[in-house]
Amino acid sequence: MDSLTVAAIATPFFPSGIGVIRISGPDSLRVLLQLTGKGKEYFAPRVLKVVRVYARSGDALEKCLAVYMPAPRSYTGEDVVEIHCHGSPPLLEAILNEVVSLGVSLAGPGEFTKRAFLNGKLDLSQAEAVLALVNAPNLFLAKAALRQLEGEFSLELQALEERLTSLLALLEGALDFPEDVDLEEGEVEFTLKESLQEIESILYKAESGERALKPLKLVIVGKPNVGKSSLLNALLGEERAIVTPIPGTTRDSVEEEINFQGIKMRLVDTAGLGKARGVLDLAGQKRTRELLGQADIVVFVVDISSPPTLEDLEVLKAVEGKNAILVGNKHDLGEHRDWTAFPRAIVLKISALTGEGISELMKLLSLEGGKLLPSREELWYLSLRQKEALLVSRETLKRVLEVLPDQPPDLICEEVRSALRALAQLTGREISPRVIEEIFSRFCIGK
Ligand SMILES: Nc1nc2c(ncn2[C@@H]2O[C@H](COP(=O)(O)OP(=O)(O)OP(=O)(O)O)[C@@H](O)[C@H]2O)c(=O)[nH]1
Ligand SMILES: [Mg+2]
Repeated sequence: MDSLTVAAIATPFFPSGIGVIRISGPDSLRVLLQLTGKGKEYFAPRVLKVVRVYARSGDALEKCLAVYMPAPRSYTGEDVVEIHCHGSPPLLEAILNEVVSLGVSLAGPGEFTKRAFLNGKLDLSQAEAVLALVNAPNLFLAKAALRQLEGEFSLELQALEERLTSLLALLEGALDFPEDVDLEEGEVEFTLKESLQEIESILYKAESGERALKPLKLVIVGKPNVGKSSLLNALLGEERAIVTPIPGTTRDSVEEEINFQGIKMRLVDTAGLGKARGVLDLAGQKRTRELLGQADIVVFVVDISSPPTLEDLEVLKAVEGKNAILVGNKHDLGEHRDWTAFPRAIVLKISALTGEGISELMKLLSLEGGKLLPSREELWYLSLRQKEALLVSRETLKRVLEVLPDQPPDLICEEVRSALRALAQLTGREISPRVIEEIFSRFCIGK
């Protein structure tokens, strides 16, 4: 345990509802008593109490709430005090100055979480989950980070480590006492393969987490002049793309990001597909086909007020095998009966001009988008460092599996040991102080 007592403002430093000052270390209670003029018995552990905070001059600074959490049942595992004040930056600063004048040091970035790690309250993967949770850009990843913080990811790692550790013990035993320990045929290979699968599964979940960071790509296609650019503008609620009655207006793709009910999407308006009217058209259409290849969702737009044409059939062919929604635009101009015979059914009738059906389309798109995001159970939100450690252990196991039959046991032992060392980087059981400093320096002060 660190003998130094540290303090920091744990909340953002601007006018807000409340502001919290956190103090951790052996002097926490003494400082709280000196600040409030109360006796020890006033602060029952982990009970929020009303207090007045006094400057050393005797001036009352604040009437607020304070809580004392004695070691080891606190976030850091040390004696912790939290003072919940009004969220006034000058006031918070004045109280922090008082705390410092009572012999407390200022906490560095992530110092509270670092102490929690050093005191064994969290392993390193949990400590990093704190940072991931605070920085999570959406609810999907925040929930993943919370499950990591609660130790679900650590459990997966532990199972993996235990499997490899017993394999190592077995191999070492066979090395030391070849006549006593019988290595069963295929047992080593089986365990190595199983471990490799587990690592692959963790990496797959980490990649799902990365996918959840990226917006889904939603590509709007159709023959020229059906109203693709008008639809993009209607979905964005702004005049982003140029709209004219001239077919072939959009030559290059136009992209914009939007949030559909919590799901980030990148909307892409494209050049119309169909009869090319020159080199520019050709180039535009080539680009559209490329974009179709990257699409997560396709919105296939037709002009429902006039009959289907060969060009519409050509677009249909281009979106084959894609997750495409067929929408009939220009419904304000009527509905041509031939669309009932089109090989694909129109899902929604809309008008980019009047706004008819646009909110229904948005609902449908967020529903489709939701289906594409990985489910809660299939997601980890890992840092680059964590992923790299997993990749190192994967490569090590792959390497040893490739050459297994003709490998002397002592070499296999060495490889399994290095796979375990890579895994220990994740839990922090084997990690250099420099790496620890580097990890916590990415935290904010007060965390
Ligand atoms: N009446 C009516 N006109 C529309 C509607 N949507 C678009 N238009 C008109 O149709 C014409 C073409 O619209 P755009 O949005 O430029 O069509 P586009 O599909 O992007 O066309 P290209 O970029 O040339 O492929 C413009 O004159 C629009 O005002 C609609 O829902 N109803
Ligand atoms: Mg256009």
